[in-house]
Amino acid sequence: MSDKADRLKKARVPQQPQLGDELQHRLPPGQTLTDSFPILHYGEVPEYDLSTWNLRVFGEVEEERIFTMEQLQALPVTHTVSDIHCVTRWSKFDTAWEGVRFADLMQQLNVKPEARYVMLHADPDYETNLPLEALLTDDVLLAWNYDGKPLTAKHGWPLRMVVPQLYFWKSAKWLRGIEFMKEDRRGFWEDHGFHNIADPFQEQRFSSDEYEMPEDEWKYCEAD
Ligand SMILES: Nc1nc2c(c(=O)[nH]1)N[C@H]1C(S)=C(S)[C@@H](COP(=O)(O)O)O[C@H]1N2
Ligand SMILES: [Mo]
Repeated sequence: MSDKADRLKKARVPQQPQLGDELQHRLPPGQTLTDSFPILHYGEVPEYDLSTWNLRVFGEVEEERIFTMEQLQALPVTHTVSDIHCVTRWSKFDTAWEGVRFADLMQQLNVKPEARYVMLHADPDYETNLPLEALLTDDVLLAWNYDGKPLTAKHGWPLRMVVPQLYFWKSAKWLRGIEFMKEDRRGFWEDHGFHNIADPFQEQRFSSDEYEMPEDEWKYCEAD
């Protein structure tokens, strides 16, 4: 268990003022809405020269591929508006992104049928894992713009993932590699006390939540 997971577990759950019904049902349990855009990562903000930057696709693919930013931006461009949710309990609604859908990038690749999981590799030394299926929805982007402008360095310039339906640590900033895998393998936070799947509406925050206690557990214990 990491210090971060440990601290978060002990943190008091904030009292969120009641929102209108429509907004309330968009807010996952235990989250607080913010208008700001918190910056969270570990390590130093990397610096790049776009002329040498690239994205490497490897693992369970027929051939490895290297994409430049120019090549990525020549793929079909998608605009999305999504709600995002961080495990540290902030949520932000209606974030606007521009990029290429992961599903559209996949059209360019020869991914082997055995590939069922993906590891996203990012700077500096960051990894996060997802089931391939979770990356195929229409709102999952490799994004280069936020709110109509290029990503700022702190939010992941030049390229980040946006996987809005999972806690935001799955949305790797400074994305550099996509590894297709047969078997699942845990990424950085998944290996430091955080949940492997990370669905905010199911409050899948911590790895200890992966082992659910059956509702009728108490019926099987000794009683008198
Ligand atoms: N490369 C990299 N990406 C990362 C992280 C990181 O430490 N390194 N942190 C993750 C976490 S924990 C969160 S909450 C989001 C925060 O993104 P933001 O700073 O744009 O809000 O980035 C995710 N992506
Ligand atoms: Mo986070």
